[in-house]
Amino acid sequence: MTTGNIESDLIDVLRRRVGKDEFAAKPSDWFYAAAQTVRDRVIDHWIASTRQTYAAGSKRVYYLSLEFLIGRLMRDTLSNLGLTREMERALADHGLDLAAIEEMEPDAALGNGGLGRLAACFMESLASLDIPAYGYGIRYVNGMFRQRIDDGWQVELPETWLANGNPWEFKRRESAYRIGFGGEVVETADGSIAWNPAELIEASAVDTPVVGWRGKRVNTLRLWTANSLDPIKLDAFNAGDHAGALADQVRADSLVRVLYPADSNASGQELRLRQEYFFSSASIQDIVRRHVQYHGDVTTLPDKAAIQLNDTHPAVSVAELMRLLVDNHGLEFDEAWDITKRTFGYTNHTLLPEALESWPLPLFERLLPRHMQIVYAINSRLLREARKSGVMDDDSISAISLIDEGGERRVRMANLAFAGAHSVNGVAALHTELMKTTVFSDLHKLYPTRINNKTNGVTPRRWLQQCNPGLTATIKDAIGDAFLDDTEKLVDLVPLAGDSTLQERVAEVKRSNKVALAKHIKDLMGVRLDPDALFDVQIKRIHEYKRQLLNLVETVALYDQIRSHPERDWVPRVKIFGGKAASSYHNAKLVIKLANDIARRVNADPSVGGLLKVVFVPNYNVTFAERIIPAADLSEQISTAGMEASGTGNMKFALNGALTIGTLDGANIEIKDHVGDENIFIFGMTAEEVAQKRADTYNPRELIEGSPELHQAVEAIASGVFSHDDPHRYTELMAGLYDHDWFMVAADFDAYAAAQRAVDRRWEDAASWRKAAIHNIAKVGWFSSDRTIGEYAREIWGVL
Ligand code: 26Q
Repeated sequence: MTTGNIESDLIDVLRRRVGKDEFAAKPSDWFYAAAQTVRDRVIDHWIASTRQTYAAGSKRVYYLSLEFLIGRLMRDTLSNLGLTREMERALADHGLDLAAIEEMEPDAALGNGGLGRLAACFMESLASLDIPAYGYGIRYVNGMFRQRIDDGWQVELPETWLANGNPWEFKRRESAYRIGFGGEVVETADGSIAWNPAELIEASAVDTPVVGWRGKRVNTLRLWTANSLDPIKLDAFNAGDHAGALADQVRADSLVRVLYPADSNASGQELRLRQEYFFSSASIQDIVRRHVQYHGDVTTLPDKAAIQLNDTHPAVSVAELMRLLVDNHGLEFDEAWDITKRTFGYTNHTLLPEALESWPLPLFERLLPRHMQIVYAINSRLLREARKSGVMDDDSISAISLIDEGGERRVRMANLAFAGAHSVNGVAALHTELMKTTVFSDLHKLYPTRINNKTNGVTPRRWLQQCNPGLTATIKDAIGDAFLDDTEKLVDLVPLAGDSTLQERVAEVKRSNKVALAKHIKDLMGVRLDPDALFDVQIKRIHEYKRQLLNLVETVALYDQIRSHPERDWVPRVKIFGGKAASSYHNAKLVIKLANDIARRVNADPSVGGLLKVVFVPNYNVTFAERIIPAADLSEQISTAGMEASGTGNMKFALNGALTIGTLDGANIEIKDHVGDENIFIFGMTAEEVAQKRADTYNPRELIEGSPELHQAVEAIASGVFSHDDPHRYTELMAGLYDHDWFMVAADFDAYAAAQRAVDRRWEDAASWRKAAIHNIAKVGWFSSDRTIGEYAREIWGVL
């Protein structure tokens, strides 16, 4: 295969790998051929990158994550290689449009939300910064479910992203490892320990090249798939037991079948722990094998490998590395522990107690008997060190224990990850401070230098250049193209923020993005949106702490106001919602139904005169985000303060010139510090005030009854104004606001409504709005994942 002219290669690839000529090819065939034509151009860079790393003996970064929310790869890969125009021309020669061919690519959704998308942004930035790195995860056959909205309700359907094959990946059947489960631990004659698992499953690698900006480096995303060692038991099959003959393969398949679609509740299911161990063990075995092969001596591992744990999902890796070092490489426990700690870093992404992983001890012990022994051994050293320190009382010591002894005994994965890592980081400044004072306060007392902050970032390639080519071109015209290589150069826009020509050009781009989104939504759902209205967007996982309900209640209040005072000059608004709810999360699913119920009623009401439209877009995913974010005017980041660890959507919106309405939570605080108080709409309680109010007595009923707008809206929803077919549908949901209101919707409502009216006033002054939008674009270059990865590289991994 040549890699000369894309046009001739494309036809060649189509014939040889798809088996069709240009007359028979369907759009999906063209996509496959185009992707493989591009992949062919990646391979030489890939091999060169790997060779160079081996030759230089460089330290590598290993990013272990149960989620990689990749989205599509065609535009990203073409653009990073600088081949977009060439591919456009090659397809045009056959009467095809690249944008239409891109639509054939499935959205790879091997993740739930923020944590998974962060992993994908990090992989791209690692390659762009020329850092040798592997991502390790699971090649789920069914990733995130596809969301259908049936009569306003979420319905979950399996997404079959691999149905037409995956043109980007390489199967590596030779890179395979045995993963054990269950069985027993025995002491052998020579005194060493042997684990004899009851069950063995083979993990084999499937690699996807990850291309950095300007094709600088190509790293590997290595996802594991599972096979039984004996795919079919022929004796059983021949004896007529057809199902039994395949049972082992079915068991292996089930391991990589589905992504757990919950991002806030540690479900505690056995299959989840099996997934965590399966991918951790395969990855750690692969890392140790590579190290020993090239460097000979396992004790130098920390000099050549930095392993980052993306939350606690891979935390069992700590015990797995210990097992390999002690049982297979014959190291003393203490030396192994020192190597382990110097190798691992751990990133925490949530403070929500219900999301902290812990496993019932009997389950952990049954599935991983050797790891259970290792956890006990680590724990006894940890607790001894704590007692010796003199700074820990009994309560502190039981709080840091790897075993939760209150009630049913459980293994605490966050404590294991903390103990086994030399660095523990949060994902925004506030979140990191709260880690020190809440979940990890006792471990922080014992290890006061371990916790550090790495504020999240997003890749500007996907989230500016690729999703918003119009804005990118406009910026280039204004300040040149240095910002393409260093996002912080966007600050050169600051002196131009008041320039009316630039303001108009930025506004034209925004408008044309809104027209495109409006057309998409019209085609998809039949709802007509006015591109001159203010596009007010809340897209993210549906969760009570993210407070879609606060937005919806305010929407109802606004609807009410518009009808009572039609004479006022209301700012026309389009309220856009999107997001998936965990399948078992009752209130989140009810919020989706409420958004749809409100939309149906408001959109059909002639008395609002088109001043308010509400849409809930179905099946929000990375690809949908790439359409919506460039078209947004207002970004809703309204979580209860102290609950959103960082947020990353907030950064994507600001980079695309939307203004933020938000609470002092997560990275919103740092966004405010960058863009300035006058260019963001901050409202509501601080994290400290929330904590204070929760500790004191909080009386939401009094607040609701004292706020006429809020009261009216809550009562309308509770009494069935939006649910004539089932008037009590929302009675309980609204009763929750009166009774406990854990997420403080009532406490923040008036401030939120006032901030929304401040948004209206600013919108009416178009020049002032546009100036603020340009300020946002100019000042958020710092939130590039290149900056974040640079900090990890220097301060945690010791590379760069
Ligand atoms: C745990 C156990 C069993 C099943 C599922 C899970 C699970 C899965 C996913 C728990 C949590 C998650 C995802 C968490 C997540 O996405 N957190 C987000 O991480 C972002 C990146 O740092 C932050 O910006 C967000 O604030 C944070 O909510």
